[in-house]
Amino acid sequence: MNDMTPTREQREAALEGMGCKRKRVEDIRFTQGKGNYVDDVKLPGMLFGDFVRSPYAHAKVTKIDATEALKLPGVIAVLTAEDLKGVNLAWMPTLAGDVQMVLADGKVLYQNQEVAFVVAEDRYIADDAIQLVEVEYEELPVLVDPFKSMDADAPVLRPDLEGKTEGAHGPRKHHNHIFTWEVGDKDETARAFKDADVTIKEMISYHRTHPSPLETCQCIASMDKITGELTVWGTFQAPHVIRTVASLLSTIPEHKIHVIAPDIGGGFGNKVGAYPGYICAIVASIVTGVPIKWVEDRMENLSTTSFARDYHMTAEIAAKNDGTVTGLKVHVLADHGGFDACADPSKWPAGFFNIVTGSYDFPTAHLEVDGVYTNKAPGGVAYRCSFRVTEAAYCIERGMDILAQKLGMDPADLRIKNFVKPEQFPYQSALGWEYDSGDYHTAMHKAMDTIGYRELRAEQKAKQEAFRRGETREIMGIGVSFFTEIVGAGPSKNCDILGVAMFDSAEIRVHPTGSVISRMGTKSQGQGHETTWAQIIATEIGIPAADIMVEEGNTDTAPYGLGTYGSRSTPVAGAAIALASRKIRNKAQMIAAHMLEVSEYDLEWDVDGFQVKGNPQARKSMKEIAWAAYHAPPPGMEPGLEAVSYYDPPNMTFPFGAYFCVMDIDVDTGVAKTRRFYALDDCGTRINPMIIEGQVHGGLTEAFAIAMGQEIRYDEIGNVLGASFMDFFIPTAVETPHWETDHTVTPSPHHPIGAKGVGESPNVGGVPAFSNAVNDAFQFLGSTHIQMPHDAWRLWQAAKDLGAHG
Ligand code: MCN
Ligand code: CUM
Repeated sequence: MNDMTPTREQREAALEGMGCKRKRVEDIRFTQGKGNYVDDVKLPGMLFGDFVRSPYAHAKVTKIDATEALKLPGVIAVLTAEDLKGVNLAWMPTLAGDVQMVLADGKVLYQNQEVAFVVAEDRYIADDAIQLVEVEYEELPVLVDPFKSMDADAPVLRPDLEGKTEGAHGPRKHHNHIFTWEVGDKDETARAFKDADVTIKEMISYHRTHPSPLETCQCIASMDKITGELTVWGTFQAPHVIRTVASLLSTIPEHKIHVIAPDIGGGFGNKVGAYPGYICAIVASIVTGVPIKWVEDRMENLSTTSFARDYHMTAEIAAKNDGTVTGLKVHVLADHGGFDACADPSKWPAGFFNIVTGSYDFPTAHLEVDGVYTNKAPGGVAYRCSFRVTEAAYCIERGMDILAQKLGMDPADLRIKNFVKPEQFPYQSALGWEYDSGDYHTAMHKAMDTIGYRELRAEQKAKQEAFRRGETREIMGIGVSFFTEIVGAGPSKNCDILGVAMFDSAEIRVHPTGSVISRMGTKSQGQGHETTWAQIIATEIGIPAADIMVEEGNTDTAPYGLGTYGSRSTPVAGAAIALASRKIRNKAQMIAAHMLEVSEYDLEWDVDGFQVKGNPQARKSMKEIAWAAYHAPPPGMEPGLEAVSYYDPPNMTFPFGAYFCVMDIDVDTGVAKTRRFYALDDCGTRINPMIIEGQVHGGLTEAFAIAMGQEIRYDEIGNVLGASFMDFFIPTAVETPHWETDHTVTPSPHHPIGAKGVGESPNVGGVPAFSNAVNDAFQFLGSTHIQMPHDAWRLWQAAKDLGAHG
């Protein structure tokens, strides 16, 4: 070796593979305003569509008259449900097995529901024309409170379902009832409660909120009447699924539909579902023969496309006097709005809420979820939710704190006492999951030591005494949250969307010069896939990440995949990427053996090529092998170097984490200050530590927003309050606390590279940490549970109610 030969370490560093804090390659264009978003796509002759929306939450639509609107110069067409009936699209199926109006068909079910679609030469004309469409409404009684949904005299929201006693998920008990989902052992759980030393019961609400991504939902549909081909550009988290649904609904063959999701400015689950805007743009393009663009504004986004949460969870825990938990009972009232448009895997009407036993070894549990209709916007599965895991984690983490309070135990100690132990993995949970791996004790102790938990408790005690003596008006809370996530939907044995199994895919092509193009069935909305997917490939096949291009979102070129949500990309597509890479490496090994004139079994892999065992000087780099694959492949071998993998995961992955929040609250103003927030995440093997940190920072900021103020509220007649950033809390750098991040690494035993998802963990664990901090602060004044969101007004009110204002 001469001095110029790079060392093994240098060759490894040159790859920027797994574990490297590689800078995000996509940010070069994002930070310069050079991204290519839907609204950047401008096609010749393109028209613009916009909606006439209902001012009422519940009303009959007795008349729609577009005469005046059509007189406005530049207005091309006004579509109503009657027009859509001609193409059988006045209603569309939802992913949850319900049907949803595309445009108001005789009535409206929530404020701002789509009533008519105006097509005009530009957006401003379309907007003006909306004011000219005359719609007559006859108001109906409004149902806002989900707890009143199933009252005998509750208004009938869905006359279209009249007489329908069976829904998509079993029998319906009432005209506003959607489904009951039951899991676990009811009798055994009842027995545990009968035998318990201590029990707690609390109704824990997780309020309605909204992900509000920077870029709203939008699309362009372009029908070419000559070729019969439809191209749709859109903000789609799952472009392939959108193509399949578009084909099934329009009867245009799937190969003649081209779905392109260009750069996306944040999705957070808001961009999984199919919305009336997409259908109307497609129909309008078919009708007019020119491209139609539809772009939501902020108010439309906040008030109509996929909300999040609205789960009202009554949790009961049974325990022994020493704190050992013996049973868990949860009932959920799930407010789905006017249509059940939850984007869950088909067999899971409440997502993976049955992870609600959390990180604790409950011998038995029983869960029942009732979904109901109300006069609110549909949606429900969005906002870093992991399919309702965030609701489940909030429920159990509040529950454990309430139990600790009743037992007079420290909430961290109570958790540790009940953790699933390392030797219990793979762990079978009482509600049906097999947790793949975990080491909760190590994570918890590391977290407690790092923040100095016992010292903080001592400080809190001193402050409480000082408060009682009247020396301070500040109270201190320590929020403990230990969550178990479940991500990676999913195994075809239990996960599908409209019958399509939830696998994912990767296609990797190595060019003669050793550069690579790779495509996946996933679609980044800001998660950095272009950076991280290349890192997996780099490590697996020894080609620098800088020489690997990652492309997603074009259904013509990318292999079929189910898309990006539920933090599934790493667990599912990440595995496909590793396996496709390994196919390439296997072929490369045969080529190298031929080149070096040895048996392939005499070769070993070393960073970026194959070397002869015991003779590392005899080696071929991947770059040399790539050239040979096209130039002189071994006799009988196909030339070329590429591979495809479709991966059906054997199980979900179960990331976990220990989060701590230290908060000081001024009881006279209700202002809460987060003094410290520490988040330890374990997502198994870490592909890019810097991207993980970014994901955690973003998710924690959203968790902070949700717990401390964000809410989509409705008044008693169904007016949506919080449909603009005047009323809907979006934290800026000013309000956002400083985040401390940490990690442990417990690889997934069934994932090819041991990686688990992380994108939603910070929201799953963050919200309970904030809410537990607030509740922990008020506990010594006699409170058990204060509902979210914990904005200053409500905290002031809580302090007042607890007598803290003297
Ligand atoms: N990663 C890693 N090592 C791991 C796990 C993940 O380096 N062990 C990296 C991945 O390579 C990827 C990122 O972290 O670049 C997120 O990966 P993963 O956890 O698999 O999640 P997904 O890519 O499937 O992203 C979905 C998830 C969801 S469901 C929501 S909601 C959310 C989130 O990601 N929406 C986001 N994070 C978001 N971040 C941004 N910027 N924008 C959104 O819309
Ligand atoms: Cu539930 S929000 Mo993400 O799964 O896109």
